[in-house]
Amino acid sequence: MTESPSAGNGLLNRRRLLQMGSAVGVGAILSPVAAEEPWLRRPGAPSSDYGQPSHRAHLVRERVNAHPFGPAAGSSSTPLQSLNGTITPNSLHFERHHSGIPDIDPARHTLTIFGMVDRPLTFNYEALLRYPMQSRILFLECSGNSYQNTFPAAADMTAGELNGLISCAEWTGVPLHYLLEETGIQPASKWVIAEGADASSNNRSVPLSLATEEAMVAIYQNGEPLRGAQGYPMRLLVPGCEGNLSIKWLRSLKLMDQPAHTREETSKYTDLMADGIAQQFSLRMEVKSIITTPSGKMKLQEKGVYEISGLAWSGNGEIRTVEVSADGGNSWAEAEIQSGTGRLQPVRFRIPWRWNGQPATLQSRAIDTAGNTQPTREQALKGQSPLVAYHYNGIQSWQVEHTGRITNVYA
Ligand SMILES: Nc1nc2c(c(=O)[nH]1)N[C@H]1C(S)=C(S)[C@@H](COP(=O)(O)O)O[C@H]1N2
Ligand SMILES: [Mo]
Repeated sequence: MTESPSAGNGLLNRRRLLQMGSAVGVGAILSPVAAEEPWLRRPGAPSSDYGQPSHRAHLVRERVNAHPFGPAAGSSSTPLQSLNGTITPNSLHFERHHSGIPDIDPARHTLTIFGMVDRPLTFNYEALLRYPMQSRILFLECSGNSYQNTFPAAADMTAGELNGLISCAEWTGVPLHYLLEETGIQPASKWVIAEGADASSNNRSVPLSLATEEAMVAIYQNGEPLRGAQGYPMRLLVPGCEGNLSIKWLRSLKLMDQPAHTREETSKYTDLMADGIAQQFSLRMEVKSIITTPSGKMKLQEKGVYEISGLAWSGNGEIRTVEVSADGGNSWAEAEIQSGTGRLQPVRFRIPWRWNGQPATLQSRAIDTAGNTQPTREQALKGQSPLVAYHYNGIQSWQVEHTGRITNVYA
């Protein structure tokens, strides 16, 4: 049986490849593991209170950036190229703090809902734990993710360094509408101003519709209490929207008839257009995908079959299709979506590819259930000020050189 191509420059048909069994030909190891390996001869380490990743797996956050204003204001990225599946381990969830990670005692922390409500209420941690909860697998993406790809020259970086201000967790918490219904929402209120208990009192105005439809006060992250970096003991989570809305260390929600026009929605997190006008409150994250392997700074060791795999997500619903190109966008093949799907849940896509040792440009393009197609870089930047660095969702191109080295390029 011969391999069945699905698009140009080596993209293959997954089903045909599986029927061919060992056709991948990566090579089974014929010699058994040497008997003198120490782990075959001596008992290993004891069990532990809290597990750690294998010290042999190199797992570190990328771009652990200290901000020029001080080490507490900065970010770190998820090393997308080191992970697989869709869930980000809590230790590798990306971080973005404006004034560091506060060390909050949950016994001394409260959440107050006030403003245009019938009954202002204050909830403590214990009280919130008694409410009915909800668990959802959701992506969280900083609107500044992939901003280097808006720069004039393509930066030689890994998938995580470039695009790792996105992570995914199973978040568990109290649907916000339960709490808002208890306080009573006055008819004139249209916005909820959320504020954190960190030193910067990070705050954002959330449209009431978003706050009542899908937002939650998240308390657990992948089954365990939130990590300090993610907002322990509680954070707001506004699914599908720019990460900045999901206020960590949440301490108050004020209902108002208008937005508060905070720093984070005026001088920051607005989209400056080429005509000099800035768009405000563009909150939904648009359809996007990233090939995580093979990807930037990796090196293919030899010709042969590789699995191209990556992540796709959209703030406008579900991912419907992901297409992959190995010839810089001349031809496309549909990848297999090989993970659970759901509203605002990222998917893992996969497609086999035979590298023939020649240069190749690998790209992925996602389409969501709202009918949006991920734009090219050129389309994504059209009409935007060159100074703009938020909400970039253009197609990521990885150039495979004949040496096997992979770099970020603008195709
Ligand atoms: N209180 C508070 N909430 C915050 C921030 C912050 O600095 N302080 N950063 C925001 C930004 S810009 C983003 S992208 C997300 C990052 O969430 P994470 O650090 O859990 O990944 O939190 C948002 N919520
Ligand atoms: Mo952000």
